[in-house]
Amino acid sequence: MGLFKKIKEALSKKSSTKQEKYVSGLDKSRKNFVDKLAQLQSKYKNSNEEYFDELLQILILSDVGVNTAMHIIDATQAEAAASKITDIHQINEILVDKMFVAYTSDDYLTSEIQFVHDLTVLLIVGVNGVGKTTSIAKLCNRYKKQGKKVLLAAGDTFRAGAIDQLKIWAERVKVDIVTGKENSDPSSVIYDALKKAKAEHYDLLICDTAGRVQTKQHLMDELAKMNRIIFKELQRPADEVLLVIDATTGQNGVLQAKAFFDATAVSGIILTKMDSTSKGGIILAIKDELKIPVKFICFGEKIDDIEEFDLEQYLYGLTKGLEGE
Ligand SMILES: Nc1nc2c(ncn2[C@@H]2O[C@H](COP(=O)(O)OP(=O)(O)O)[C@@H](O)[C@H]2O)c(=O)[nH]1
Ligand SMILES: [Mg+2]
Repeated sequence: MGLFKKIKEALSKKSSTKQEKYVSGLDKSRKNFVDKLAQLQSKYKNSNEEYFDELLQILILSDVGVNTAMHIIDATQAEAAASKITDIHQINEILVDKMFVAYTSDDYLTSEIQFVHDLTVLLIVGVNGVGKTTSIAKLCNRYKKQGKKVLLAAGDTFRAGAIDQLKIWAERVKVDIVTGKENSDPSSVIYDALKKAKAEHYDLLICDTAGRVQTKQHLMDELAKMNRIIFKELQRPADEVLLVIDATTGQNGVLQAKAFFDATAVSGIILTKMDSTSKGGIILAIKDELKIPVKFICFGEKIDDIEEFDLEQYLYGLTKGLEGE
């Protein structure tokens, strides 16, 4: 039995809030993807070259990314040929298997933050408006619920209102926050927060940053300074540098990410606004083009709308109902 069948069988039997979130959060993407596959199914009885070309287009239009899409289609076509399969339903299954393999090929699957030190430090980066501050609030809430002592650093000192926005979240979630004055040096806020976190034995420090990218040099300088301060205080780099990408920006988001990679060592992606896009394939493009795992996925603006990335739930949410079930 293929992976896809196994996933479907395992997941369709049990339901959980996590699964419900994936299924409803991927509504738009699924409708787009499954509808297009269904159209293709009614157009072709058996597979042929043209069919695979159209299948490739569907993946590309779902933001899977051209290279990844070609890779997945080649693998699907090769397996179908080797097993002498031309039935479209069966090919759909092979396709989802290959999507799974494309993501898992050279990486580990765990997304959860590891708490191996007394204090774990997360640096959250990304351009303006992608959802950094909202994601930070969601993470705070998540780890506070798990019993962690959480501190926030309001490192976005540039955008008017950014500090207040984080303060409001901190009050709502009931976590402590270190702020500086507007336009003060973000690194000094991070420094104060590190001192406090160490002295008062916090488990987790989450640092917000500004999303200014007027010049790449500026971004690099600012992140380098923060990294230096963190290194000096912890004797190691930040435990995670999480880059926030807005799923609705598609391939642009992938390009933006590359600018950040030149500036700092990014360890994972938080993919936001999955609920607002119909192109859910972006996850596969990120993995393939950026070689960095998606650690968290956000399905809305509310505090609970975050889940650790789970490939099986994602593919299930994206393809549920395929084959008219
Ligand atoms: N639909 C949706 N909106 C989101 C999500 N995450 C953030 N937003 C919205 O995106 C906007 C920008 O978010 P913000 O956290 O301020 O972005 P920042 O500039 O990167 O800090 C806000 O209106 C958020 O409510 C999400 O997962 N889904
Ligand atoms: Mg912000």
